Amino acid sequence: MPKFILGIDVGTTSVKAVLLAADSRTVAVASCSLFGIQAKEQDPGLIINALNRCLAQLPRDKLQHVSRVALTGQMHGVLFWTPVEWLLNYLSHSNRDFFTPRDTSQLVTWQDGRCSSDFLSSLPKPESHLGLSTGFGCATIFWYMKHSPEFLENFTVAGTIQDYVVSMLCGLDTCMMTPQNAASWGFFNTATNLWNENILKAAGFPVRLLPRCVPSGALVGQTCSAWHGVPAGTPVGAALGDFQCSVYSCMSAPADAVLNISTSAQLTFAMPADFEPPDSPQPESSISYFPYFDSSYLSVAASLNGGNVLATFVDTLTAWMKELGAELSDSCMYEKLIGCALNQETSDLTVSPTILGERHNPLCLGQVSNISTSNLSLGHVFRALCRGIVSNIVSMMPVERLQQAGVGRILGSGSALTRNEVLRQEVERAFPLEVVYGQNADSAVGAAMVLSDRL
Ligand SMILES: *[C@@H]1O[C@H](CO)[C@@H](O)[C@H](O)[C@H]1NC(C)=O
Ligand SMILES: *[C@@H]1O[C@H](CO)[C@@H](O)[C@H](O)[C@H]1NC(C)=O
Ligand SMILES: *[C@@H]1O[C@H](CO)[C@@H](O)[C@H](O)[C@H]1NC(C)=O
Ligand SMILES: CC(=O)N[C@H]1CO[C@H](CO)[C@@H](O)[C@@H]1O
Repeated sequence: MPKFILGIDVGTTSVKAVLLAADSRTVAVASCSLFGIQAKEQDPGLIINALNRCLAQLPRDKLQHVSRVALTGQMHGVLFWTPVEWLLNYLSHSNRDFFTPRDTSQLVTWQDGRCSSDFLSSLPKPESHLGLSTGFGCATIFWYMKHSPEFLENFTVAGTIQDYVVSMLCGLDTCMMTPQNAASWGFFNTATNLWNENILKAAGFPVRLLPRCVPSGALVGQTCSAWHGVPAGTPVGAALGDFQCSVYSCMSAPADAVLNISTSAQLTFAMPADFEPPDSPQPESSISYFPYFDSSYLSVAASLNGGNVLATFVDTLTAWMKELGAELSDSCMYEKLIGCALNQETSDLTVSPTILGERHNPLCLGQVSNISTSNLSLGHVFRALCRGIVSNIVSMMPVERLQQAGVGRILGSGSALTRNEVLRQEVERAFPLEVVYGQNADSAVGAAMVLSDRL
């Protein structure tokens, strides 16, 4: 019987598990929605329950031949727990396939909005190239420290939800965190792979809660008992960041860039091995550098405006039509808009689609310009909107930057892109590079591939 790698992605809206064969083929996939779960604070019990339901859907005969378990998940968030009580509870549980965590806090996710910009600017300056936002683990811990210090006293360990799953599977009494997740918490220096412990200590931060750092791609333990058929003693990798795993799943050559357009849009490529990021945060830059593997970095332009802009356009048209007494379903509307815009090959109408602003420039909102009497058809408007989405991401990551870094190919991914031929045409026009589609980015697959490549 061949061996498999189990890849698990603990996402914000769903949990996904895949079984990857030795030749990197995905042989089984299961996904469980976290429907209805609140976005800002999530109950880890519901997440672990979804994880267990997901594993129960995978073929048990294949799970019995799993040789490695790889975890990834939503970055930035923080969960607190107390290993002693929790471990006793877990280890004494009669059927760990259906274990439900107690003695943990809620998971405060990346979408949590408790830290105002005033609060964030009252915190010390991190010694890192990455800044701090609300929803980042260290910002949330600072918030508890100021608003509810007795809450923190109840816990001795903190980590992301995917780190918690690793501790649970391996029965660890600490949290082991990779630089990928640590960087997403803030106050972590990726050049030294150390927390800004002195800065944090001086500000009264409970540094005892900081996880121990281990390299991305490392194994940190072994399953402490059989779990849904996965044998006891199976090595488990330290949890990785979902963004890095998503990139890893489709970037097959160092000269590839990944353009992912789903709800939002990202353009990413790997920097040359000798690249070092700046020493301080650059809030006005449209490009961020995320730690990847073996001290390399990803260069990322992350736009808030992607498929959600097209969805807003469709919703607006639907609302207008309703006011006018007509109705059309969303899918029918998309199909017709794409049809109109395919017949309108170019347009001199200009749409700047940043209706949500951008992180580096939050107040620069959308605009429509160069309107004339003859370029107002739906075909013109939809064509111009699609071109605007692509131009915006290109303005954040200019083509010359890709070329300087030796990027030779763009891998197109994401549902908004693969389902919309007009958007694909605009991507192919905007980049003087080969554009290929097919390998869709998938974090659970990426996590499994990381461990498979290190066997
Ligand atoms: C801390 O734990 C105790 C005992 O479990 C509990 O009664 C109390 O409410 C907790 N405090 C906070 C602030 O969560
Ligand atoms: C693609 O977009 C999805 C959804 O926004 C995100 O989870 C994933 O990390 C992105 N992947 C890449 C490679 O940009
Ligand atoms: C505006 O439209 C005119 C007429 O079609 C065209 O010549 C011009 O290049 C357009 N300007 C911009 C900024 O797109
Ligand atoms: C592409 C296209 O049809 N552009 C038209 C937009 O409007 C101007 C001004 O009326 C026309 O000259 C263009 O032909």
